[in-house]
Amino acid sequence: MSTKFWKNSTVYQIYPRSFCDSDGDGVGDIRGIISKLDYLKDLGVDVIWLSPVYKSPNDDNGYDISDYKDIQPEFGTMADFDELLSEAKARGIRIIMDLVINHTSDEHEWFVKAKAGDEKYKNYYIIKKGKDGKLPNNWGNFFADCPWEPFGDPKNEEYYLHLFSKKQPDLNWYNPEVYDEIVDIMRFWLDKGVAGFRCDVINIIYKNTFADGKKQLVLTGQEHYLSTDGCHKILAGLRRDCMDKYDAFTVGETVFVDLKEARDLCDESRRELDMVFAFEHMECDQIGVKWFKTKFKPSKLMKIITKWQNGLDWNTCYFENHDQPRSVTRFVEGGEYRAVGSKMLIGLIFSLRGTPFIYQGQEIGMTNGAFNSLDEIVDIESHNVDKMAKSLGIIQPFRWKLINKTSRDNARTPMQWTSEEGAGFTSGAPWLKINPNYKDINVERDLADPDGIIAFFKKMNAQKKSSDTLLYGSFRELYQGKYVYAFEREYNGEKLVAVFNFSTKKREMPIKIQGRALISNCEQSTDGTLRPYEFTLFAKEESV
Ligand code: TEU
Repeated sequence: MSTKFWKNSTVYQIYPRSFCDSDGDGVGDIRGIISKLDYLKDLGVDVIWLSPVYKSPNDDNGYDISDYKDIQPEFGTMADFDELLSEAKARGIRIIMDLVINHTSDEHEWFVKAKAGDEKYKNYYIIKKGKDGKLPNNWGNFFADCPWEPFGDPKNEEYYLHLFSKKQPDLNWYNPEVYDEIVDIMRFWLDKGVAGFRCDVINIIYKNTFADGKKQLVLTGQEHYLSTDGCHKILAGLRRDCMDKYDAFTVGETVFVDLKEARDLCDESRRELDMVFAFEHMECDQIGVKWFKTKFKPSKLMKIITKWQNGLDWNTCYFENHDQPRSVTRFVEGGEYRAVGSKMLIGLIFSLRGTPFIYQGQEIGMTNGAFNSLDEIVDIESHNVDKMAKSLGIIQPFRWKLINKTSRDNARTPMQWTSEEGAGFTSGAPWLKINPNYKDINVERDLADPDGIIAFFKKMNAQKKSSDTLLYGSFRELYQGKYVYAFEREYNGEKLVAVFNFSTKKREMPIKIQGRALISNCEQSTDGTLRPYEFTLFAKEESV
């Protein structure tokens, strides 16, 4: 059995801006989080992943950091943070931080000094000469923008690279001083007692070359920076020089990662990362790029899940984060199935082999935001996509249709705590529109319901924690149909079978299981069928 604490931990992601506002300014804050620690303890959360709380001009909601060792004033102070850490610890909850080291904010003092002409700091960033009046290369940008921005005096024809917003200049990982600075920052937080890091876009930090890339629909140039040897070397270094000295873990956000790269990145003998977030399953309902969604086909999702369960020894099991539309809106049809469908998705996350990551609000089945127009959207990515689509001649109603479905703000609407005005999130004007369905969908109401999503979440979480088979057992797919999915987990001869119906109709039970139902999101039918969105976990005695 594993002794690594992160293998039997349930991780809960907090997006601080939208979690709980203690002072009425419409923005969530650290004291708000402290006030909800008992709630998280009661859910059975072991680790909180805190999205960035560092000082930031907020061009990308904190993923543009201007001081890695200070707290964003609208979130509170370092004293508040220290209190959060100790209050969490008192409840047996660890905290991991978001480590954003592909880029800083352009308001970080390093970049400010670089712009003022300081050569030392110029070498912290990727600054290249244009070629014959043209940009340094043909690369694309993650936020549908141009990745090169003029740097300094225009007559020098210099540009800096920013794979995200122009207020997020990429760091130059060729420079060992950058490495030392980052180690210093990591130690600062680890010495305070944080339990590790979620490493933002970590597989793109080291660019092999700045040559032109092969033309692609988006992100031309990616072959030059995805999981490069240089990146592997840096990660092994950070592990050796820093992480290994602490009881802490890393989970890498690894964009476009495939199985082979994921295996390498978290291969125990290579000692780089502990886990990665892969995205293939999050792309199951898109065509080419994430902004074009197609109808969700459950079988596609199942196929990808099976592939990753079989192919990678230890997965992160998640359906949501602050960049993805809400899972119940994506994967469950029809409002009347929201609760049962949310429970099924939670059942799936906890039945798989790997560490479960739950995003705030998922435990009450929060849905996509209810935005009426782009004016109500804050996310920089959505605004850039609109500009790009406009320049391609795509008409406004169509642009809005795409953005409304895919915007990251769908996941960022304020947490719905109560049915009071402000949803118990704020007493002021919220920074982003609260979904009006808060009157029905909120923590207070769900908690009061013995059959609520939270009650199911807690049961399922406890089931996982108490079962070595669910925690550490092997995975074997038993059935994969158009709508029905079944797999087995086995450990020391104990077998558990999880069955799922991803549809609004009754479906035939695909396999005969002799055994008893340990947990389910509904009452089993007696006619050998699965109910709509049923999830049942059986303890198997014998199967035919
Ligand atoms: O995300 C990286 C990233 O590539 C996503 O924005 C991406 O477009 C999407 O999730 C893939 O479908 C990370 C952070 O999670 C995100 O919030 C930041 O905006 C970004 O890095 C830059 O730091």
